Amino acid sequence: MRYAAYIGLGSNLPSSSGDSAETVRTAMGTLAALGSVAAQSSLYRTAPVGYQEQPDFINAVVALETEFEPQTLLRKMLAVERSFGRDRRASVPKGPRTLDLDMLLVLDAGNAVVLESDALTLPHPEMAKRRFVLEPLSEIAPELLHPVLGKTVLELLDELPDRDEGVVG
Ligand code: PH2
Ligand code: MG
Ligand code: MG
Repeated sequence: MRYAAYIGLGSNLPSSSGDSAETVRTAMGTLAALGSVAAQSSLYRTAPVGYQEQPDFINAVVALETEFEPQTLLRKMLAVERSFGRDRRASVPKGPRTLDLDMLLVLDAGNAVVLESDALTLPHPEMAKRRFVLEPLSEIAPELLHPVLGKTVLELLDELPDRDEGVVG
């Protein structure tokens, strides 16, 4: 397949699939229908970053091999979010959500895509600052190179301050 898309998953509200961990596990299966899942991280329980007055998150990352170009994949990811009960109009920005799917980084035939449009920026502009992204990503792609920062996922993770996080499965 032409593309390899690294996708971050996050949940801190239950959905029709169950609690946040079950929601993330089920969502990984739903993403598999958009291509083929080449790797998936463990699930991590993480303290909320940004807006603090909300439940802990379950975070994970998958590597999806797909023929869909990034803009098309994004539309399909938003549809998956909605199918898990996500309602963007009703929710606080950066607040609690049943399912958040973020496109982190995409390889096109092995080369990292760099783009900035209204709908999509690649790599994800905040991925390098977020332990809840880099930790699961480092589990499946430690040597993946950030094309703008010129550092690997492991190097970016090493530069972050420590924060509490535990593997839950
Ligand atoms: N997502 C946010 C805001 N804060 N904190 C954690 N721990 N995990 C997330 O996925 C997360 C967050 C907005 O997308
Ligand atoms: Mg997010
Ligand atoms: Mg998002």
